[in-house]
Amino acid sequence: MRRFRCARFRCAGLFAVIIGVTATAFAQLAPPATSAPWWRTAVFYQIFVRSFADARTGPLANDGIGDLQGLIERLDYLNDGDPVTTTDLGVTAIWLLPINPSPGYHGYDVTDYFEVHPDYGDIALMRRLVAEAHRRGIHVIIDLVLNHASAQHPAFLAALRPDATAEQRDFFRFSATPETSAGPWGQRVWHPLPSAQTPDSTLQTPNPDEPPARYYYGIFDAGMPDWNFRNSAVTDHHRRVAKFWLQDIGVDGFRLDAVRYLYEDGDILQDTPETKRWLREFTAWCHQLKPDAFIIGEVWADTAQAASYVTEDGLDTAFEFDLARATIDTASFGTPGILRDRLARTRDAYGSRPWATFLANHDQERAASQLSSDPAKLRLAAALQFTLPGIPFIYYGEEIGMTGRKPDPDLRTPMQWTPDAPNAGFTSPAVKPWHALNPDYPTINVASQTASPANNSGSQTLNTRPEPASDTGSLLALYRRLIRLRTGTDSDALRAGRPLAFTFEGRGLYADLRESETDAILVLANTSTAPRELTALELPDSFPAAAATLLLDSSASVDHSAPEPLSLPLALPGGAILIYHWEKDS
Ligand SMILES: [Ca+2]
Ligand SMILES: [Ca+2]
Repeated sequence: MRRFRCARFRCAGLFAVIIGVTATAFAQLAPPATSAPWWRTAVFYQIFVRSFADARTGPLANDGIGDLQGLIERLDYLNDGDPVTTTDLGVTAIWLLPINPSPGYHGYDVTDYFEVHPDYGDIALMRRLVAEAHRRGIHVIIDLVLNHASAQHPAFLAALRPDATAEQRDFFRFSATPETSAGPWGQRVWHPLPSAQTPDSTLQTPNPDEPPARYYYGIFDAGMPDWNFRNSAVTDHHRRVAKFWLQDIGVDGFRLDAVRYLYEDGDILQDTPETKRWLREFTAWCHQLKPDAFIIGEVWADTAQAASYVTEDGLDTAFEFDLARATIDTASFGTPGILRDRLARTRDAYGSRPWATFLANHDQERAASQLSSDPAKLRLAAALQFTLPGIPFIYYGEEIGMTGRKPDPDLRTPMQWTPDAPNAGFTSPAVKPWHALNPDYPTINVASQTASPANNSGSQTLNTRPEPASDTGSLLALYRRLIRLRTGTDSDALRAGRPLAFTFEGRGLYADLRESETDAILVLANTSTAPRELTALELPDSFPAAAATLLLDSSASVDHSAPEPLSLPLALPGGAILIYHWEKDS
């Protein structure tokens, strides 16, 4: 008979793994679900509109370029709005990469902040998308590129004209000499003025006492001059932009691009105090316009730096790049300590404030490529992400294991909907898409993972119950279950929660115990490829093993329909994640 070896465990003194986290630093609990803003319980899906779906109908159809109409046509894939069905992914929010007019295919060089890229549609179509998304319970946030504009932006072109006024020049930063030799990653940041606009390649600077300018500042490249945030007119412009999208169009928030680089201070080009102050004021402005607007920043930095932007009056949250790295590494190398240590550090840095989890984004090698498309590792990475505290973001195609390595356009290839040649359902077969499909689309696509148990990880299952005919063992099916676990399960502890001290014994296992005001969960993961056993476990008295219920078993193809007791020794197949749950007495 299986039993807990708690008594022996206390005496043994030699444990393969010991976790003991004091909860004193986390005295402040996340607000209860009833008063929490919508985004605290949301699951986000990141979409590159150009690559998601070409419209089948209307004026934008069948030109090989994804657009807002195509996205509307595919919304039911993301969430059909019917809580009864489980055939949709079930996400409750989408983040659109920049949708403004832009000469670059990626959209981060904006020429008009108040318009929609003509390839994608127009303002009326954007309003329709927001309405159609909201009707299905999907919130919409858009990418806002505050740090820089396109070198083709009318304001920059005006500033380059020989007869530009000092006022016009002051929207950007000009200088007679490069004020810093290189940027944070060794790049050129002061660019010679384009001779096409200025035959003598000099300009009178905004200050008439200064020598003529020969250079302008752009931290990313010459095609994207940085706005001059010391000019209050720039702040006025950006606030008008926020007001337009939040109030006139009705989006639910912003993903703020490259927020580390707003203000420069001499040689210091990132994370200046003025940048953080400006962001606090901008976030307050957005919340004034729309109290539940969600403001998330791209602070591509270490945990401590990213967390410094997420304060009581700062950004709502930030992407946790270090935690993403640790999640991938843990799935890749099977070493649970990487994730355990990183999670502890993340909690220390953020305290009770939330962070956002992800595996990879549009600037990084796709998660599946980082994990060599190993099905067990893909499943483990997904389950680890969704059982971590934090707001989950999924990069489009990640849920089916789409692959992609640099250069950047290859990280952003068209969505693989079907195995059909030559365009995988992204656009009409008769059309040449804006970027070639990844050649792996015949095996990696939505249809294949929906219709059959293909791409099953092959991992062992803990039980032998028959599976419903509608379910499959695909990665996509696992994502559907994980997303519903986050959005449909009334577990605050799963989404946030403060860590509890406990101990366990089990080689190769990762474990996390945490509680909210209403519940507690125990996450158990076998990060190795071999079967492992949990041989001992000592829990706080308030959460006895006998009272736990199994919330998830990632190694089974379906959710358990009957209670599964938490009893030892507990076998975990390679890559399996189990979640046990306790309800607190109300
Ligand atoms: Ca199109
Ligand atoms: Ca800047």
